[in-house]
Amino acid sequence: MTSASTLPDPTLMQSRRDFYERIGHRNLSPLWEVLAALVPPTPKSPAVPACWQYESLRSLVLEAGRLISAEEAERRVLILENPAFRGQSCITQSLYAGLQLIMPGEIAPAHRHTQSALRLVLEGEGAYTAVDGERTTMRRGDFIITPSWTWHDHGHPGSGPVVWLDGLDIPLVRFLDAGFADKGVGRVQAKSRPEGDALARYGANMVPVDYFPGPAEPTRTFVYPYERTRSALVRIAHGKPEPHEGFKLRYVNPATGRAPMPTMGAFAQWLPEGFETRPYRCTDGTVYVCLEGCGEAGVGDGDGTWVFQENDIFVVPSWTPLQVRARRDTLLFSFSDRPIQQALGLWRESRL
Ligand code: 1HN
Repeated sequence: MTSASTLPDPTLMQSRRDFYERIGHRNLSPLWEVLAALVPPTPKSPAVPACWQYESLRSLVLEAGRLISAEEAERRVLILENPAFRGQSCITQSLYAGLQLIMPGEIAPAHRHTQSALRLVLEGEGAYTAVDGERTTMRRGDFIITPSWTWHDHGHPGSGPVVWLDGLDIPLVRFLDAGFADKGVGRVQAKSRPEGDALARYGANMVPVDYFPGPAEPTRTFVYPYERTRSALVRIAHGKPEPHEGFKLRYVNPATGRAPMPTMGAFAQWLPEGFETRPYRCTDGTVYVCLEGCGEAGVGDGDGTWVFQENDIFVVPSWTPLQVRARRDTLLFSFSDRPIQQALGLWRESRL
């Protein structure tokens, strides 16, 4: 007795190929040829791990500053593309990242879009981002958000270049075909509130008495000053660090305890000098930035190790083990699509 599954029968194989060819003309295809790839037993991200050293990026970003103005570019950004997704403007399947430069006297005009954005200030001081009528002066390490459909523009009345990392959910919104954008009537938004208003109103462990945000509402505290983040981490960094992540906190909407925006989560962690994390993996492909210190990051199953220092950026794809060793006291910022995965019940982690 022969069985098609054990002995390939050349006639049957040819009949199948003919069949696939015929049904192909009707835009049909057989599931059984692709089933295993469609539902893999564990995630197999097509993204690859990658690391960008700030030292080498910096001169290129400044060179872009001599080639095009912020206003002509609208946003003068060098996109960090995952090497596996060249030409697609993504750093992971769901996230975009780029380095943005603004020079003294420049403005990046007001616009809004359904894509949510986050920023992490890497260098310089004195530029501002305005979100829905309120400005915030950028300082290194500040984490600033522009939730979906909020008006935003940037300007720089100070001196010296200012560079920050942008993270957006562009690939996700593109996947969902839910992108809208709008240009402001003026290049710069009118100031409707003094600087610091939102942080005082929504971010001082209090909120306005009649404010009851819905579960998916982004936070109105659109800036998380570095000084606060750093001092919180330093204060909790006593005793034994958690073996897989050291001392790690997530940024929240203080009014709900949820992520600052529904599509992107952000984190900050402190790794004491000499500490080495145990290998850890999770389903959210994550972008890391070293804000302080230096160390080594081992990714994959011995696929490679990067030495990182201040402002270096690296991406760890979904379900890829990461192990970090801190050569000095080290502060890592990171962001990912974790809130979406958690809202959909998809998120998983494994502590190895
Ligand atoms: C955007 O609005 C900014 O506002 C930065 O700074 C990068 C990339 C694509 C689409 C919109 C910004 C962006 C962006």
